[in-house]
Amino acid sequence: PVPAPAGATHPLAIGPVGAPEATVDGFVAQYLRNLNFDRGVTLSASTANDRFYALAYTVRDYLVARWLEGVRRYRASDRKAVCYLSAEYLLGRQLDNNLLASGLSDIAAEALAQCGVDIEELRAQEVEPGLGNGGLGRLAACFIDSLATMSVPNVGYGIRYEYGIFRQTFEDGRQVEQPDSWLELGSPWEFPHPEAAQTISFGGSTEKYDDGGVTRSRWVPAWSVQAVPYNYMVPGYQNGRVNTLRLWSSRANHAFDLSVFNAGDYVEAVRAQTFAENISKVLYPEDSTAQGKELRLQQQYFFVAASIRDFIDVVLPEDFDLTRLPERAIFQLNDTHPVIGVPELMRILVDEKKMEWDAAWAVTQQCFAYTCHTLLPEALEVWPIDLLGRLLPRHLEIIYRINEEFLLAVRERFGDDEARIRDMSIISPDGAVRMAFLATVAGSKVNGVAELHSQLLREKVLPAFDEFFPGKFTNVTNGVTPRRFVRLANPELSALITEAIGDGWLTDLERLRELEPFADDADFRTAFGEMKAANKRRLAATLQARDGLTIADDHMLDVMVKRLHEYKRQMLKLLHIVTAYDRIVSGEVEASSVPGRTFVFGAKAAPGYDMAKRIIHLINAVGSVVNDDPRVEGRLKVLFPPNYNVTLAERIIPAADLSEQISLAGKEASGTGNMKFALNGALTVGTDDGANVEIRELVGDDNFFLFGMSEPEVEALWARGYTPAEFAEKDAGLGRALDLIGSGAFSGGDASVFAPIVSNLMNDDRFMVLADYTSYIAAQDRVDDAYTDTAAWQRSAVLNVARSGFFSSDRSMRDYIDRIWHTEPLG
Ligand code: NBG
Repeated sequence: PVPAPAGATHPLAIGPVGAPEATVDGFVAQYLRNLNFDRGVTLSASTANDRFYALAYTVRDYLVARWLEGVRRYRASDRKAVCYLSAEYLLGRQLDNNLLASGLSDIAAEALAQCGVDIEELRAQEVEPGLGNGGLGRLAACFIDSLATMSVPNVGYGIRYEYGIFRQTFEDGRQVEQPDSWLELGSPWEFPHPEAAQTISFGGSTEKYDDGGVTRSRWVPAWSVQAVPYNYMVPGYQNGRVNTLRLWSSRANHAFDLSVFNAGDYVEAVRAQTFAENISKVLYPEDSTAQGKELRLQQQYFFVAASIRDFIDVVLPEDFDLTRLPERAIFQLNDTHPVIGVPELMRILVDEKKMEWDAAWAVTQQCFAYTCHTLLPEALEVWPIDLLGRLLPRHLEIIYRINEEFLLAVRERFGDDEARIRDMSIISPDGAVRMAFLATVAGSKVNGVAELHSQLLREKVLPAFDEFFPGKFTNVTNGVTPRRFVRLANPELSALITEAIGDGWLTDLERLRELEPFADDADFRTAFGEMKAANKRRLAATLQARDGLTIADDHMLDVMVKRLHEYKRQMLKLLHIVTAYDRIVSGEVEASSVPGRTFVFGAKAAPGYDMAKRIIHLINAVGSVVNDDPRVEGRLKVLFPPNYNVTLAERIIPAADLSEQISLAGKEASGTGNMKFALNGALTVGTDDGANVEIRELVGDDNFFLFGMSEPEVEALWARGYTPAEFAEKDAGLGRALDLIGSGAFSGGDASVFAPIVSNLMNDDRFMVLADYTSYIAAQDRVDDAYTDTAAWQRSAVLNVARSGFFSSDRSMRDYIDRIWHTEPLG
């Protein structure tokens, strides 16, 4: 417990000062006070940004007392905390979430109305912190929401990137990236603590020295930067709990600048500052690919070293006995990005705290656990030893020793099986550190993110490790927070649910099961249909205002939103659209007999991923041709609003009828969008991949459109030899769709623009788009049929909602607690 400053006698000086009164009058008073005292303006002279800030500050004011009280109580307890280490948090906007969590939504709405302030305008003012690429970062944000809601002590640790995921625009249908300067107007949610900066060192060399007769190693770094913590409140849902998200920002270490970088050159010294600040400057925009760039390793070490130090030096009591660290902390490694934390903790324990190696290793092994989020080999990070040795020489030595002892143990078990040793070595034969191996050796547990993924991880990616470490591998299927993705994104559905089954489901999502009987209730289904229609109108208004796009009222909304990656197969979706178009223009079907469908895409491509960017261009190109062709009579529409992000997802998902989850089986680790759609009553057309498998098992085959090869079938086809062109020959529809694309029909007659896509599909097709085409088209024909029977479709949609309660991130957190963390809520 932190004592009050000496001489403080006032009773309020010790604990947190209470929150303002939770009434409309109390809110109005606090709001106006914040406008005056924090923004320095009167209401009449305020800008929208002033009014937004004052609102955010007011919400904050209600949460702060609980936050401080929680921190105080946690410190007084001896509970274990979950230290979630993640390079990404894709938070989305905070205002409505924090209003909901604090139970202030209605009070705030009324208070602002009384002040004559338009709350909608203020909502629009908030720029979402896009500090993540996609599923992995959004998952981290869902997890910390659930932990707070479940009163589990947690600190989320990460990086406060000055520029988050780029802002996407289209020029002539091509993606153009703009920097995401989300901090331009500041962020009202952060609490900076420059005075609590940590020094984080890099480079230099190691040396041996005599420590009273014992020879020890130590690191003599060459340069360092400051890591400044920014705290964010993570409020639980109406439970009075507020956890902390602590993001680090880099800053120059001035003392160092002047001595090392600067030989009397003031300008150079200032330049050094820019160098230091580069570390947290920008989020790497690669999703599911590892870059191997030095700055990226700097980022990783920067935030992990600051976080571990923070927990040991700041959160734990002074002089805490670190042999007992596993009783107080579990460092969860969100993918391989924070794995450098393993040698860092060893370095602290052995070099700084002078613990014996074996004792330190025992502590370290209990303190870490590793979540793998991929099956793609290109996403498994490796660091060349020369780079790692240059940046973190002591860490490299420690990794060598960990590897040596590990391989010794492997030899003891399996004899001198050199092939096995090579396969299991943390250092690869070509001289790189395999971070997933290091995490697996060090972690108390290793988990995949869906049943199928965890199984493939054990059987295909790390089989030797599974054999060597029985019981280490486990599964925790991903989940999503129902607060943001049902309650906030879909208030109409939430009201319907509460009316039907009462409240309580928002923190106990399995209770959605009680909705099942309502699937057979015609009135409920009608209300459900009205909810979807209302959400479509809301989306239509958003897209109209945002991008000038229009949605026809009577169309089925068929949605594919996720990062653009070949394995996710946006190309397969496009081939379906081109086929539907071709069927009309070739006269095979009457336009008037085609059920109306609007295809909605949302996708960013990594800026250096050429094929993905070409596919984006093709989606836009197909859209402009199909949308404007009078022969189509408006039955098919393709919409691709740029800059898909959390804010837009919250609008699109509740309006969707059909959810496209069409990755090649064995490639999508889990998916989490798939869960959000099912929970909002969209039916899935999907492969047996990732968490789709579990969704289908739960919602039932009748309420899910399955297609495509299973993972074993994919493997068998590879083994036989895959010749994609054969599939194009066998299916005339496929042949025609590819010809249309290849002929320049979507590029003003210039065949060269999309020829690389077609030739890639015909000759290589790593993700077997052509092999699954026939089955996919058949599934889409079943979708068209099913959609004509409104009652049956809505019944299925309601059953999707009722049976998807499993996919709450609260359940994921319970699984992590039971299988990996063994933590307990703080009463
Ligand atoms: C992604 C997977 C998704 C999964 C999320 C969250 C990476 C490396 N992995 O399938 O591709 O849903 O992680 O687990 O971004």
